[in-house]
Amino acid sequence: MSINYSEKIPNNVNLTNERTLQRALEHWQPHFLQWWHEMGPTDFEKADVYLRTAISVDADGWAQYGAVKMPDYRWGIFLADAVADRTIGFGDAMGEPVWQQVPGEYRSTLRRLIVTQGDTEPASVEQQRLLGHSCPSLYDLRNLFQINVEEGRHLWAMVYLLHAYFGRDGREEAEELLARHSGDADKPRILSTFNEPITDWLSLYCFTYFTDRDGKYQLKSLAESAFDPLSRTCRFMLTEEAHHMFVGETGIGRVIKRTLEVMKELGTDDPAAIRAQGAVDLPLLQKYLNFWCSSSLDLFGSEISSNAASNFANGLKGRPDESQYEDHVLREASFAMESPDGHGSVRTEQVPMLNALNEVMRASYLKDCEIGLRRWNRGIERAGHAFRLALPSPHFRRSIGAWVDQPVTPAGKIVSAEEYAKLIGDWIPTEADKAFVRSLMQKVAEPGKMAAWIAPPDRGINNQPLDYQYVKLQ
Ligand code: BYC
Ligand code: FE
Ligand code: FE
Repeated sequence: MSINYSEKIPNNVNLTNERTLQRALEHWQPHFLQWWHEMGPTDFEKADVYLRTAISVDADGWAQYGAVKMPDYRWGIFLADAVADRTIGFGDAMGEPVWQQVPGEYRSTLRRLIVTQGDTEPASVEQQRLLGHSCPSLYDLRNLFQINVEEGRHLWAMVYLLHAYFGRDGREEAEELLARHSGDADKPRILSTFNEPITDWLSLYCFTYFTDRDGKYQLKSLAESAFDPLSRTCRFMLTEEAHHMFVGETGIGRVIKRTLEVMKELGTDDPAAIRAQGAVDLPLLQKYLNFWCSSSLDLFGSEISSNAASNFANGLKGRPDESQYEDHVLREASFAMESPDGHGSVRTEQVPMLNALNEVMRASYLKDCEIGLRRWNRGIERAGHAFRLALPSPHFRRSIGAWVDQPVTPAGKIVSAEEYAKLIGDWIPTEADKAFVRSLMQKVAEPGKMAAWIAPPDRGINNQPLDYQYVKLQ
């Protein structure tokens, strides 16, 4: 079904034929716009931004590019096409037809999953709202705003489900999604990572690399859901998500490229010398990777989770790419789970696979995270340096699950609490590190120009040249 843009709310769900739902969403729309105006990138409302807008949900050619002022972006409701005769792909009801309505017994659980997903989207916009003032280039500024408007659309995606399938409770939750705010003392966002400030672009690249990638994995697992409207919504969100992770991977890659240039110019890998030259030394970058990776690992929930088990058994949430597995019921399977034994060592015990699904998903996520690291390390190796970037151990600095507050090093070694406290500043950014990174964050807004701490990208957006005016600031 094509997307109807002549309506107040662009959509491909035939909203005109559902007047009550349409009216309810049109009532929420100004609340969303007010939230965007107050909590989004407020100081850039007059800027013309070279944005892509979805015009269909086909895999190829779904987007159109053009100059848009962000408050005029056409946020809408786009579901991927229905799969004919789709059946439930996992869990105890495997093989039965998928649901077009919410079964009463799963109503509150499904609502909770949708609200949790929905909460992250506006949270990220709030976290990133001041970054425009310190952009390293217009190209990067445009990418930031592209991500921001799409995260706004992802909120619409979840709000549509809440309004369409959860009645009054759903409408109340939709209002609450605009009332909680990232980092707010009284009404914070639901998940931990989404309350961390993002005030520099190094953090933005790490966030889009690690945290948007959690989004990819969570969306993939919800795309498997037996609740078909949720599945279709998430499938289309995933096509938008790829660009967010691209910004993270290429952003970090460009920082490294510039650092290697400076190391070559100076003939040294001394961090102080590199910083004096206005670039990010590789050990500092490693600290940012450690911080955002460990925080994002918490987003998969506890290692052993009865929530995950029942969500899977009931068909609400599968594993990412469920079709890659043979066993889709998992009643007989078990998993060798590592946990701290309380005496400074690791204990491995067999647990039912159903209860280990958060950990299974975390492991596939980490494998995906490794791909970028390999690419970055190849660049470092080619430049003739022995330094290698690495992902921190999944047991490092965890705030959720079996490893919570365990003194584990990024290499995965359990140490004493004293040693951990002494060394943590070597592993995650210190106040001094953050102050240095902030000192680099000076706005560069001339077409084609780049800040000195980052290399230019290999190519522009949508075949435009690098010196294209991606944002016209007013
Ligand atoms: N922080 O059994 P447990 C994205 C709560 S990112 C705070 O361990 P479960 C995006 C949990 O809610 C993708 N609380 O875990 C990226 C539960 O509370 P209740 C977001 C946490 O339930 C960038 C309790 O602890 N999508 O899209 O198996 C930019 C025990 O739970 C945390 C989703 O997360 C935490 N880190 O799994 C923009 C998908 N972790 O319910 C967007 C929907 C756990 O007992 N959410 N808790 O009060 C879910 O599937 C699950 O809620 C979780 C947790 C995977 C998050
Ligand atoms: Fe999103
Ligand atoms: Fe995203």
